[in-house]
Amino acid sequence: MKIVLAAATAVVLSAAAGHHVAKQRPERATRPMSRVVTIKSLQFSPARIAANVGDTIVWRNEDVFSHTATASGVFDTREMKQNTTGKWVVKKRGVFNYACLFHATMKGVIEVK
Ligand SMILES: [Cu+2]
Repeated sequence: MKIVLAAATAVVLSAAAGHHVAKQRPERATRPMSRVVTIKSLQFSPARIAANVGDTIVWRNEDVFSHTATASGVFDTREMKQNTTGKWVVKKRGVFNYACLFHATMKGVIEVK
């Protein structure tokens, strides 16, 4: 006779903490991470991303021609040829609109909280 024990799934909710979840998280609570934006067919994907101070935005150009990711006065990856990357380490909060210097229709936004 086969006895199958169903594993009880213990879902531990922080009910005890109730509604006292801190609204203001310390800035350092989030570990810096890399966020990849793929460039393909003349588009940044995702075109809009959220990030935190300390994160690194990495653009990877998968097109056969060159692009940049440029927010004047904030960051500029300079020319990224095919299969190369560009980076920006986020240093401040804000909403940063950027574009490709070679293709004016290519636009993206980084929202830093
Ligand atoms: Cu471009």
